[in-house]
Amino acid sequence: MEKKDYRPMWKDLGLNLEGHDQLLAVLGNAYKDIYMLQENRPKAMQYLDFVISEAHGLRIEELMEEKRKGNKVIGTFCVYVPEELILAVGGTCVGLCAGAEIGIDEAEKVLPRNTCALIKSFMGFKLAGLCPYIQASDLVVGETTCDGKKKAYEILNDYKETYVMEIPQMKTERDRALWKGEILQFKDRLQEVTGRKVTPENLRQGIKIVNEKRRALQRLSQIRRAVPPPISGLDALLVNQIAFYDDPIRFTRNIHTLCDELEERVRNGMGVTKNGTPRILVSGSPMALPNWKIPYVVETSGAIVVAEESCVGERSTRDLVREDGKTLGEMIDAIVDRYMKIDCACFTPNEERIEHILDLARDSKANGVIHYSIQFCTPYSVESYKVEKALQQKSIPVLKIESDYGMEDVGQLKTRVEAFLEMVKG
Ligand code: BJ8
Repeated sequence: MEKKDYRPMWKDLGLNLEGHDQLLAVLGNAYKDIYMLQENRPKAMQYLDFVISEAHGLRIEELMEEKRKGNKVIGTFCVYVPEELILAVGGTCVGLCAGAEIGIDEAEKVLPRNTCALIKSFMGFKLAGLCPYIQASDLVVGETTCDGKKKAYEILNDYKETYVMEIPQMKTERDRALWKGEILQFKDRLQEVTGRKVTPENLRQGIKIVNEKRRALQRLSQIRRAVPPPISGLDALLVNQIAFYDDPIRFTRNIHTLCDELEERVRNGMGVTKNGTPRILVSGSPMALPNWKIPYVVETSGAIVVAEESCVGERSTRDLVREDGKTLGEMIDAIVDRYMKIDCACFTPNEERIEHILDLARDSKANGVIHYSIQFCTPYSVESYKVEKALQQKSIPVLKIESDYGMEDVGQLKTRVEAFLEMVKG
């Protein structure tokens, strides 16, 4: 089937057409090299291949259709932004492009060079006119997590209005009260933007849809614990990445189809690797689409990634919102409680993250942990010291990697990972 020409839509969105063509060509080639050359992929991954191929096409067309119907698109950069409230007012929540080394020259005109790649990426995507999601967004929501992000949002606001949620840094009762105030204020802002009220009925529905999405991802995460795992870490990461872009109900349905196939594989003892392949847990900074570098390095070095302790992974799917709330107030409280459990390294102290990593290493039967920090990400880089210490105390091998989005260090990373895998095996 001939591919539809989306250029008129991209032009209307104000994208830089020439740069955008180049971006799609680079991404298409990277996807072919990294994803399509994998052996023994589950058939149901074809759905994800399709979503990727249409991420800037059909999905954007769907968003534009929603907008024509009077529904709003809300763009986000962080798992603290409660999708439940966005769905309640008939909105669509989308993650904004932040996972590729793109528009760096533009980004470095407004940001210091030694800024984390994720921040430079979202700024670059916006300034170079390459992210159709931010162009389609009616509201962009930032958050005061790390210093780099919160200061960058002040600059981003000059180019696209950015609403910022204040995230507490600790987890006392006072912090919970602050966070509740933020959630209520965000609800008001959504009501203002959409002209719709959050009611117990529509919020209940929003909670249910997001919980169902998280349940499907939890199911996938459980299945990966099988020996041998029936899906590669690259494919599982892709699923978690697409969770931020796709329609949540359709996505959930398709992930259950994938899980059915994977369970069948497990029943038949079929895996994507041989028995005895080292199993790796990747922990740390989020790997936003299309940042596939770490699982690519690991899985082309003879190991398999069996879990991600990350916001594009367990951190955003582990906890559900309680569904027993009857009044709006009870549901809001349930949302506040659920989001206060997120163990981002921006919090201090953050002991629960260490416990989660140890639990996940055990449950996923990981032979070793790779702690990944995006270069210049202070929260995760600094916290890696405590993570390493806790893992060493449990005699779990750990390798710390800091890297940006460029591919120049892939050879060097492979050498380090291969040496680490020798140790893991031994
Ligand atoms: S809840 S991890 S999605 S903030 S990598 S920009 S922390 S310097 S992304 Fe994150 Fe929300 Fe936390 Fe998750 Fe800063 Fe680090 Fe860059 Fe980061």
